[in-house]
Amino acid sequence: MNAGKRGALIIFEGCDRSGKSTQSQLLVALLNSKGIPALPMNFPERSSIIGQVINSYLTNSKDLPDEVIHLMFSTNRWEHMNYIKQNLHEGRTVVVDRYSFSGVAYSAAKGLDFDWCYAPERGLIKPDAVFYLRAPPADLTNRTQYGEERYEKVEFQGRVAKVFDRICSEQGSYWHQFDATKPVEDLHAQIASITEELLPKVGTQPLEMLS
Ligand code: FDM
Ligand code: MG
Repeated sequence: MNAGKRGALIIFEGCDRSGKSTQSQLLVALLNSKGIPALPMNFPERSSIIGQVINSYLTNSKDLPDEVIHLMFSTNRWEHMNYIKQNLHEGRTVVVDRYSFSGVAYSAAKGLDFDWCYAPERGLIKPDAVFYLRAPPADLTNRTQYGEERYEKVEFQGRVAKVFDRICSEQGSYWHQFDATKPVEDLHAQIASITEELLPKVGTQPLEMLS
């Protein structure tokens, strides 16, 4: 690793069971195997006090108004910003399973206003790359564990997918869209090559904020 260079903030986004966890783990393992410091994270980060409330909500043991849970998801990102920033500045690449865009997609899919949903995300660290694993939700229902948590219903995921598509078209070139139905190894190879091109480029660039 080059001294003085920051790490990259890399995000995986997509509907439930689209392969985000698998791909983010493969990416971290690959980087580490090449001696590039990288660490995995995921949102919601369920271990903090706020994270525990979010977990109770997702596992249906607690109900909350849509606006309240939306802001808790956002707060859960804000409470980890210093941790992420510090790691990036110390040269570690942070690979995150879900971020602000899941926050907007799932809440807007319930009917909350898109701009209202995005507002609390402004000022968070802007990712250097977002890997969007896209697939028709009906193609994902037969994957393992689908159906156990609050949002894992095909009809709802269809609405989430539409919001992700909108965000992807609005956010521009740091978003990379993939066909999530492709074999795991093919996706990994494509993601790895984009990442390896990205890391040396962002190393000397200042962090930006979502605006
Ligand atoms: N989710 C996740 C949201 O609704 N808002 C958010 O800001 C985030 C980060 O939480 F259904 C939803 C998406 C998903 C659920 O996520 C749990 P995982 O990745 O399946 O654990
Ligand atoms: Mg899930």
